[in-house]
Amino acid sequence: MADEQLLTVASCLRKARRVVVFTGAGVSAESGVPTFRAAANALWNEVDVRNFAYPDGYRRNQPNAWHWYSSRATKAREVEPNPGHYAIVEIERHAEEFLLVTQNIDSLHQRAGSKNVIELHGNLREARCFECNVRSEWIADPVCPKCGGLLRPDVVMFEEMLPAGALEQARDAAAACDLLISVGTSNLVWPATEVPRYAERHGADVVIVNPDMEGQPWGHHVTQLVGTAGEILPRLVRLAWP
Ligand code: BJW
Repeated sequence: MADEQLLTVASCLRKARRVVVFTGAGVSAESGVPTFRAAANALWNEVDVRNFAYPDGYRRNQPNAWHWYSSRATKAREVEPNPGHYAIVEIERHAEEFLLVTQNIDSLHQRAGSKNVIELHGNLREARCFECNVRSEWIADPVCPKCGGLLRPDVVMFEEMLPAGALEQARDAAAACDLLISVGTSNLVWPATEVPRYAERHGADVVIVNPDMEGQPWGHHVTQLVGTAGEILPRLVRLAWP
């Protein structure tokens, strides 16, 4: 990727008062967490999404679905944040106002040191009861210790609503920001995909960081930095604040 393009974005980043970073699974790929779509090891190539990430399918597919999420929770704890996650922490440190809006459920941003984070799709830190909603640790069987109901991951499955207030807060920040950097997401899943749209509609600069721009629902009016998060973001930070 041309250094000149990176320099232009770095200058924009340095000058921006309000910055939003919007992330997806690709930012954790270099930590060894699989993405959902496209890649050979993508999760939806390995399992039928209907039997795992839809509430009805999850209920029907027990205890397989519980064990699948449980092993993903274990994996998320075992891997480490990568230079892409740490570069986002640096952006937060320098920006006057900053919000990280993530679709990721692996907590790697927080483990890297990100502070102001909205998790649009929940997290894998704990399980939650379908029936009584009480949170619990990941345990051997998906039985709620409180009421005996079915346990599930505390994530947003398809056809479920996002956590109360999370989308609104993300949209407000996007509408008010000077610069939104979208990193490692196919930008396909609604309503999360509204977040960069809000920024664009309200006149912010929008920058996409992704090694594969094919299929991105954007025209050429947004800046595309082609490359991985772990490669591009640290370079961007070094150029913005040498
Ligand atoms: C790198 C990289 C590197 C690789 N560096 N980059 C038709 C049209 C429009 C909408 C809909 C529709 N049909 C249904 C809907 C609604 C639906 C939806 O959007 N579906 C789409 C698939 C079209 N949305 C919902 O259902 C939402 N709820 C809702 O709508 O409620 C209202 C309702 C009620 C009743 C009935 C109907 C509607 C909820 C969506 C929740 C999504 N949850 C998931 C699963 C979480 C649990 C789990 O993990 O199992 O969240 S889906 C999955 O996708 C996960 C992710 O957060 C989300 C986004 O994926 P992401 O992060 O973009 O990953 P990938 O794999 O897609 O992309 C990775 C990218 O990284 C790629 O671009 C790579 O190139 C790149 N990359 N390496 C940088 N090193």
